Amino acid sequence: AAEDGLNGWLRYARLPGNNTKQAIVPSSIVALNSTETSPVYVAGQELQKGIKGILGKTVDVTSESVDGPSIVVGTIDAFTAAGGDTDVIPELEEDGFWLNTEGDTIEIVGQNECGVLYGVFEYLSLLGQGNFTKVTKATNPSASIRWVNQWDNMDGTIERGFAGLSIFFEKNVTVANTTRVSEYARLLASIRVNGIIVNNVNANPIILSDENMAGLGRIADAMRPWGVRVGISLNFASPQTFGGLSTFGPLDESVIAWWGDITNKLYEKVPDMAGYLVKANSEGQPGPLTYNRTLAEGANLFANAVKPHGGIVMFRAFVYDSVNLNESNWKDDRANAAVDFFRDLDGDFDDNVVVQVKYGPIDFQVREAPSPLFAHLQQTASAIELQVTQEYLGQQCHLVYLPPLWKQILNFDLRVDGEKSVIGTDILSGKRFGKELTGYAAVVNVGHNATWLGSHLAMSNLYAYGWLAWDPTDNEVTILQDWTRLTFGSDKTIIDTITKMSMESWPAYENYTGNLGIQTLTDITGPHYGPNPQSMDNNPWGQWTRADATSIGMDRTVWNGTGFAGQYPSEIAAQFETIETTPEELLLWFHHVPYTHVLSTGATVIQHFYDAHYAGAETAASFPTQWAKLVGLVDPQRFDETLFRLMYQAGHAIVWRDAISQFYHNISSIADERARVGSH
Ligand code: GCW
Repeated sequence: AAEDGLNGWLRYARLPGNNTKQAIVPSSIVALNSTETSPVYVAGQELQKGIKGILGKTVDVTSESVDGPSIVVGTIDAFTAAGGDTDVIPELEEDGFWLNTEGDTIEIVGQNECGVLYGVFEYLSLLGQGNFTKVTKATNPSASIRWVNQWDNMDGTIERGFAGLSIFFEKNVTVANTTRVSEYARLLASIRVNGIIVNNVNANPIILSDENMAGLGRIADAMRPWGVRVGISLNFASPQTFGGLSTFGPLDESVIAWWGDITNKLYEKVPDMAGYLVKANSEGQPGPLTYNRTLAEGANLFANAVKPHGGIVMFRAFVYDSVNLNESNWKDDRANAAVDFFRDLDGDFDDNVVVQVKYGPIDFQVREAPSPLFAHLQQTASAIELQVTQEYLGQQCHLVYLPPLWKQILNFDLRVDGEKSVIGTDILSGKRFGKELTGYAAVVNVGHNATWLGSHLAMSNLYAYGWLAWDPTDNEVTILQDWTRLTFGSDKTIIDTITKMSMESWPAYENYTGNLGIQTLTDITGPHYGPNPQSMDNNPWGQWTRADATSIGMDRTVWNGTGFAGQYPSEIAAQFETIETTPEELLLWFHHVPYTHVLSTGATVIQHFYDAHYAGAETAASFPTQWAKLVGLVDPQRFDETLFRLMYQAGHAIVWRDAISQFYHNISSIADERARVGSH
């Protein structure tokens, strides 16, 4: 069962039913033009392994065509050269693939080698789910950047990692044994992720030592066969703190030369390095503003260095002042920071810079309005930053299936210049502003834990991330059910139970942690875990609620508040400007109202707080009972480990419920109509 954890959804568990389906699959795999360590070679091996596991059938892998039916896997060029019929194949874009199971010979044809691998994983996913329907399909990615970020520190700890120590680093050096690194790459390839940043954005310059550069070469070698390109986070001050220069000013000739030299050395070790990720002038990190240079000048410094090598720079928009924000100023607002910093820089970034924007203007909260920065980056490439690691969202001790949260951002239409501008399909696809280089990054933070994320059920979030980055219109329930079949089997009780629990989980978590857009009321100065509503205010972090004895919420209107609503294109700005047209789930994100303000349900804000917290805790309390239906259907180890987590969640949801309800009861002195709160 430990194996089951490590393989995640790639278990290739034997289908029930006496191998009757073996005949459906040809007995040979022809892997065209595959050299060992190439993705096509790996694809052939994976196919062989999967068919053996799923159907108990042994198939050969060759590189020559065979007599009789086979599974042909190869790039479109190799397929054409081998005399394959390409007339029927629709146009494939980079990383796209064609899968045809209609005939006796099964065709898996990729636009490139990654595409081949993705096609093989798709075919295995169908077999693994016992789905033998004939398919003929071509599919292409919605965006070219489908990356994950790891916040791994060089000492082996992981910032906001909840699943053990780093698989990449220990004691300030890269690990010698890259077994888990390639296993991780395999999982990533199966969800079509094509890049990874391996070290924390709060970057330690020691990543640039000769020893670590050599180690990055080994990491890249381990991931390359799976089509996953490696990149690193940089510390802006490295030329000074690590290189011994007197400055790290981005326009200084010696600094430019230093980065050029470092970059060339890195590309010697990692010839296909994906690029750099940079967090600058944020939360104490150094950056160009120190030298009165713009963020664009800072980003372009690295863009110039990687450009000759074909690399890109992901430059984070998470820039804000965490020292001087002052809550006594009604107009101060951290949410304004990203647009304030980046708006006037549109057009100043080199074309291989991608601005990486967190989904909301604050910080991975349970509910946020979408970042308005996406509307302002019209000449600049952009990518969205999501979190699979559940920093504010229960840290994998709580089941929270995140795609419904992500989709509510991805599906949002920003109406730029009055035209359809849906974040996923129009903006991140590059279509709306004519961009080639756009996409997705998710902070994942897997660790040495045998389940990768510390919890079996949390893996559905990683799985779904890959699918949504490929196609943001994919249905979150379909994705979840595919994942469930592959991970736990196709029994109807399993599917129904995990679907119900997962789809209830984000609403429940929002109910017991922070309602109506007030954010996750957690301990924001510390671990971001557990309830601590009083920690939100009276500090410069800017995750304020402005709760007092009579009223609550951030007034972000233009007419009377921080003006944040005005950062959206006019149609959306107008919607958020008034209470009447603001969606209720974002009421307190945009408006400051009395606790007695009446919602559409007829309940007051305060009564809604009480009711929602009780409802959320009640849903969480039902999870262990729901899961218990799977006894005997899921192997004992995964059954028990999951039950343990869900029982813990049920208890912790009560802690949340009581802490939050009691806190607002105390400061508002308003009784709970149902007499549950404050009665002890
Ligand atoms: O909210 C903060 C997290 C930090 C993180 C930062 C960021 C890596 O608490 O741990 O630093 O966001 O995204 O840069």
